Amino acid sequence: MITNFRLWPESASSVAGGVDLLFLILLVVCTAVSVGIAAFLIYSAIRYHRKSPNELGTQTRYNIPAEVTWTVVPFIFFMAVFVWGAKLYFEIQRPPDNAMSIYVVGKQWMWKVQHLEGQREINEIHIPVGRPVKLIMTSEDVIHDFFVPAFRTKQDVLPDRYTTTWFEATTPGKYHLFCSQYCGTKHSGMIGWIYALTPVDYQRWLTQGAPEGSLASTGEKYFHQFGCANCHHFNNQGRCPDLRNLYMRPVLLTTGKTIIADDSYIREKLHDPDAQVPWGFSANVMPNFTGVVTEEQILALISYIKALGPQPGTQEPSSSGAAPAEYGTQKGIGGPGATSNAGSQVEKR
Ligand SMILES: [Cu+2]
Repeated sequence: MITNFRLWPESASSVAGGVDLLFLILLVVCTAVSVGIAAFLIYSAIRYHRKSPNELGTQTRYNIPAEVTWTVVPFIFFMAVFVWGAKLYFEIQRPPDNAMSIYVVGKQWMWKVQHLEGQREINEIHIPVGRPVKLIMTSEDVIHDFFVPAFRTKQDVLPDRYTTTWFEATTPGKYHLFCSQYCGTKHSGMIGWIYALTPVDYQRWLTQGAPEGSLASTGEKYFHQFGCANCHHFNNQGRCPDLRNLYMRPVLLTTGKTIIADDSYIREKLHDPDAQVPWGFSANVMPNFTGVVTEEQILALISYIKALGPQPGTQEPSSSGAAPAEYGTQKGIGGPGATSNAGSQVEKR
């Protein structure tokens, strides 16, 4: 016997209503068209069937108004659905700037969660309602997929890269989390719960504390434990770049290209240190940490580097033809457009 049967899944996020409405309209229109075609087919078969064995049919060609109608009307309808769907897709794909970040690592067969405040959870995520939450996710092994039906949120979680998703829970409650990408024997057991709490309850949950301190302070521990601090000095004097003010800043590379020092770039440095070397520094200096640091430790290290500033969205905007200060030029070692004054504007090349 089926208990708790629901015709429609519960909806508890800010985008759920929009997704449901689009789905409903598609369902209604597709059903109406299917039924209409079937009914017309049956009607025509009865109405126009041959009445005597030697009856000859007449052929009518080119009913221009009918042909234009059945071409133009569906075209307009499908373009409208496309634009609407694309708008919704971008809304679901782009986390708002004020979203709080939570890190998620998928692994056969569990979800490991790390909060910036230091809390760690397995197969559970506590979040506040009414606040956008951005998940930065990676996998330790195979492809998983983070799926919360009540939030209408679904995002693949891939090894060797970060993917993100976001949601804003609207109703306090407990919502099912699934892995929706077949990932091995116990894939069906890779499930969990999202606890959407009122802001007060969430604060209470946070104050239960994290035994190891914040994620950034855990990252600082690893920074020393793995010997990063031996070369990355905080005085621009080390053999390796000073990591202060690196996060989300443009980095000038030895190739002359510029990239943004985001989570993926920092992660890549640990696995492939000689790729994309900053201007003024040489390759073959940094050891490869593949197999040495775990994905969770990398997230803690990134969190520490992030805490060294600046915060996302605080990079100086490019204005009146001047580019934002580039990270690779702050050592003052003569890169193109180099300046010894970190954080100042440099000439655009
Ligand atoms: Cu999985």
